[in-house]
Amino acid sequence: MSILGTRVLRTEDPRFLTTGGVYTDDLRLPDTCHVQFVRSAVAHARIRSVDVSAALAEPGVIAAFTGADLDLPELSPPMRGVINAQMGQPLLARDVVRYVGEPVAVVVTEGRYQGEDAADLVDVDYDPLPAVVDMTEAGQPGSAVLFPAVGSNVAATFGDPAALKDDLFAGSEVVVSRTIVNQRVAPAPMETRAAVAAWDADGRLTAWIPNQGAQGTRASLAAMLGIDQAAVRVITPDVGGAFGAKFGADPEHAVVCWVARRLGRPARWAETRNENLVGMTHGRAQRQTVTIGGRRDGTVTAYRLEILQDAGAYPRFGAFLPALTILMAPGPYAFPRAEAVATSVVTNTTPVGAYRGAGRPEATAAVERAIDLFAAEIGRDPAEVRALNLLPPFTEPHTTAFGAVYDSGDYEAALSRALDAAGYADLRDEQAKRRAAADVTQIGIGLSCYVEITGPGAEEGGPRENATVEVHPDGSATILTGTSPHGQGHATVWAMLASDELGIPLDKITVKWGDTDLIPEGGGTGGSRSLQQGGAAVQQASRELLDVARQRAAESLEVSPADLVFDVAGSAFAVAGDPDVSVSLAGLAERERLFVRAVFRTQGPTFPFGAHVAVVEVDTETGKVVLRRVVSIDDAGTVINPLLAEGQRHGGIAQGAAQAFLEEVVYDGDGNPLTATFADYPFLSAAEVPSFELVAMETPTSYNPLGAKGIGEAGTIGSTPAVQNAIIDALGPLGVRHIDMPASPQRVWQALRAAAG
Ligand code: MCN
Repeated sequence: MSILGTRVLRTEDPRFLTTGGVYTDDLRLPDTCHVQFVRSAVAHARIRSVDVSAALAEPGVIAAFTGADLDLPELSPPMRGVINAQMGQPLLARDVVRYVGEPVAVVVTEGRYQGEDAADLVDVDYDPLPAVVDMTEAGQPGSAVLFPAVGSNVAATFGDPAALKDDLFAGSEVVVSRTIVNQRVAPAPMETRAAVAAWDADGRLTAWIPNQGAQGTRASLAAMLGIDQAAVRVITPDVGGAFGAKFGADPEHAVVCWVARRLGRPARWAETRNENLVGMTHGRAQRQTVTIGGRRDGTVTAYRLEILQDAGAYPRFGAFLPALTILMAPGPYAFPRAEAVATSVVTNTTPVGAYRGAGRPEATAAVERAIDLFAAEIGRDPAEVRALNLLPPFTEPHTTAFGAVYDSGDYEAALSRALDAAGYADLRDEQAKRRAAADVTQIGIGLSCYVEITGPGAEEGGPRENATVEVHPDGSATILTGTSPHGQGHATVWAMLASDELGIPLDKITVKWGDTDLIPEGGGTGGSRSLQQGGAAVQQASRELLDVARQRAAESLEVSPADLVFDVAGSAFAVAGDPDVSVSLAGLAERERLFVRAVFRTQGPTFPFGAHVAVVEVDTETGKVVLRRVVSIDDAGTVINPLLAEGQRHGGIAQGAAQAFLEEVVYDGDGNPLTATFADYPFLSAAEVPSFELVAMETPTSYNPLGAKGIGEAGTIGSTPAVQNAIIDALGPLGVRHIDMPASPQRVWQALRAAAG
């Protein structure tokens, strides 16, 4: 019987729960020096001078460097041709600083904590410039600009605002329009950023960096250091969460490597939580104007999404996020007309990057809010309006007006099953009773339907991933993968996939990743691509290994390959009808190395979908929100390990709910971060959320032999609008139509006051 689809316990956990992981900051190389960054304390200023002399006189200080000392190319922005190339970030600021937290200098010390004191003594003379903190202001003509050579703050545009149709909403009986905020949030992984770097006598660099893909990290490091990729080895120790923000390498990583080369000894860096909250890329940060029009019977006839993306001070992946938001703009709906445009601007804030969902949660949040605004305007049940406008079920690929090719979907079933599981009618009854009784605590029911894209990629010939499977003479096996798990459990599932084919027990299979010398190619882990590409590659490599083994077994047993049967339970080939004449995979490996490297190429990205129902209680006197329930359907095609997939859903839903009612990165008007500690950034804990009710649904994809789509980000896509809509739904009769996220007690209270006049 196949173990695929069964709840195999994570094989990673015994080690994490007993001896613990080995993180970058746990590594100890002899003679290592410590790098401490001096970060800008102002949001926008010209640097008159940087004086490190006082720091150099401190005990333990070996060296101090400024931007002028670095003989390195500028960090180039990602995706040339899309994002303005003149907006690159120097690895250490030179003439101008553009956000609080931007690295300006480094102090290098013998001991770890000596650097913190010495860094305080680095004297940076700033000549302040006007700070542009608000993205709307940044986009306005006449605003101060971050890059005078560019002449505006626009980093990228997607679609042409001038081409928006005047008559898009012609014929609509009702049109609702609103500007809503998809606020900036912090990825806040448990493990902050870190690096250890050492150069060997031949001038080759080894860098240990917590990341989401060693190969991509090697590429960005090599580019920043201006050296050949062959001269770089990246090793990925255990990674304590990443959430999209550890893809590639950051300027700090390159600087640590440069310091090690300059001083001729290993260098290390691990940031504090405070540094992490201002220095690691943030996520989301969009201002969206939604316009939705349709008939009073609930049919939506037109939808428009206009996006303003805050890319932060230096455009990175964040500037590109709107492309994904636009791709997914109409979500699972069959809107006859839809259009979307976006502008990404720079502001004097921390750069924005990928954060779990990266562009797709923003699309779902916009359209799901729009549907609710429309439903409220025409006085209809939001569940009905959704059901009326969803695309009908399809098994053949469906191409949207925005060029997305949805592989397979049944959005109506997802919604109706979620509503059934939640007991929607009963919930509405309970709500009606509370409303009638004018209870102080009202309940709100919020919905969201979504479809998202996983495994996106622009590789020629389609997204791909490689895997190597080797069987050893002792009957064990090793898998090398180009993915890079950091909480997703690939060691368990990749072993399940190989075991299922080869009959080698799980505890005899070792999965390795994250060493560019061992695995030179790989796409890493992001965009929930890993199972559908990397897992599929493991299955393919295992199958190809069996083909090789069959040939060898035939030679060794002197029979035709076609006369052999593979006995999975025994992990051996035997002659058909004569089971005693057999040879095991281990036996074959004893004679000659038995391994296969396979590259799996998928037909294209897949489009998981689902529906979430959130139930909240809102105290109408204090504005306090309690999340009572989230019922979710997250259909990721065939599920290979339900335990892991559910774990991903629970984590994602919590993270997404936190965006709806708690988390936000806040700056003051001068660009000073007000949420640079966990005392100020209201990070979600298990205490704020109930256990989520996960309903199973599997609509397989034909794009890979596993039938699997991605699940890693689904929770953050479906839950956020459901929770936000629930909070607003609770307050509908009190006159509240919208509350921006996070719907904190203060915001809820203010909305109630405003509605009450
Ligand atoms: N899975 C499954 N069946 C499916 C789909 C997935 O059994 N149909 C299993 C997979 O085998 C894998 C896990 O679920 O063990 C997630 O697989 P997948 O959806 O392929 O996603 P990735 O492994 O590529 O994970 C990436 C995704 C992203 S993009 C972010 S961001 C994210 C996330 O995963 N960051 C995380 N989950 C995280 N979880 C933790 N603990 N920490 C993070 O930083």
